[in-house]
Amino acid sequence: PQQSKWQVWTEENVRSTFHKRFAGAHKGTFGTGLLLAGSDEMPGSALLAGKGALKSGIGKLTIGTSRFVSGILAGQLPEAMYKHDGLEAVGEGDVPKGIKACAIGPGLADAGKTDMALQHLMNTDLHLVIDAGALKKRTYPKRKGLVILTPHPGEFSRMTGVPASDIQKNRFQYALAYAQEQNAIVILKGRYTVLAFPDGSLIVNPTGNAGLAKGGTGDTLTGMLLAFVSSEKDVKPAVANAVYFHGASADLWEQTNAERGLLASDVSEHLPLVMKSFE
Ligand code: B4P
Ligand code: MG
Repeated sequence: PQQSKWQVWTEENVRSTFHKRFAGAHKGTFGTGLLLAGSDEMPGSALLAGKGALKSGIGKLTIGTSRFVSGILAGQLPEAMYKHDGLEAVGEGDVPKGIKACAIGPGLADAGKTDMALQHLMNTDLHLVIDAGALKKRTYPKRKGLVILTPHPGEFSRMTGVPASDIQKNRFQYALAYAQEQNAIVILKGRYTVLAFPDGSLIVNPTGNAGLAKGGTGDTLTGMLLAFVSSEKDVKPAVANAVYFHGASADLWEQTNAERGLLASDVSEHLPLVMKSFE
């Protein structure tokens, strides 16, 4: 990409774009999000993403998952609402009303049902965060709502057919080309996560550490992105700040703990303290 078009997202960028809630706010101010995540063998992904969303300030959260998973989650995440068999319901065209954004993918194992749900979601104006089990080779139609794709290099390889090792050598170029081709925001994860936008701009995130190299941390980020796009108006800083805070939370943990001991749920637990230093 052209030199002038990429930037590192700095502490200063966060400070100038992230604001304290205004005193007269109510939950409707911060949007309702739908999270389609979790399956019987991966229930935790829905919990981690849900926690990431709630700790990031989403107004209301509905988690669409299996009855088995909602039974596990309800006691641990009582702040959320639950839509039983939510993936199937959306796949039949039953998209809940009054929501602003939907995140789909963490812990989803059924590719057919996931595709059906995505087809219906594409026909709405909702902002979509597409991750994990919902990422594959496909084309995205031009639509009003945002399409935000959050692959790690393995998933990006599955989406593009390019070997992960080649992607890692040219992260900027591959992310940007895909973002422009598909009119989507591509968040290519890893050390120095790259955010590529359809307008040709690129942001590089400086935060995070190898403590994040553990199952579940990506699910937390998906929930955080759902919250930030549901509650913020300005898209670019919303997604950049979500990625920044995700890494900054791991960095805060690392000041007093060994990286290897970091859990994805610790990332969410530390978020309020990290965000406090930017208010
Ligand atoms: P999956 O088994 O699909 O992993 P997952 O369920 O998606 O895990 P999770 O959701 O927790 O983490 P994610 O990566 O989404 O795939 C794992 C396989 O994919 C690996 O076995 C590998 O083969 C391949 N793969 C994954 N990452 C790769 C990479 N960087 N290079 C080559 N192959 C890779 O999200 C993790 C989060 O932690 C992201 O936000 C990421 O930016 C952050 N993170 C991870 N390591 C970091 C580091 N060293 N520094 C800063 N941030 C880091
Ligand atoms: Mg993941």
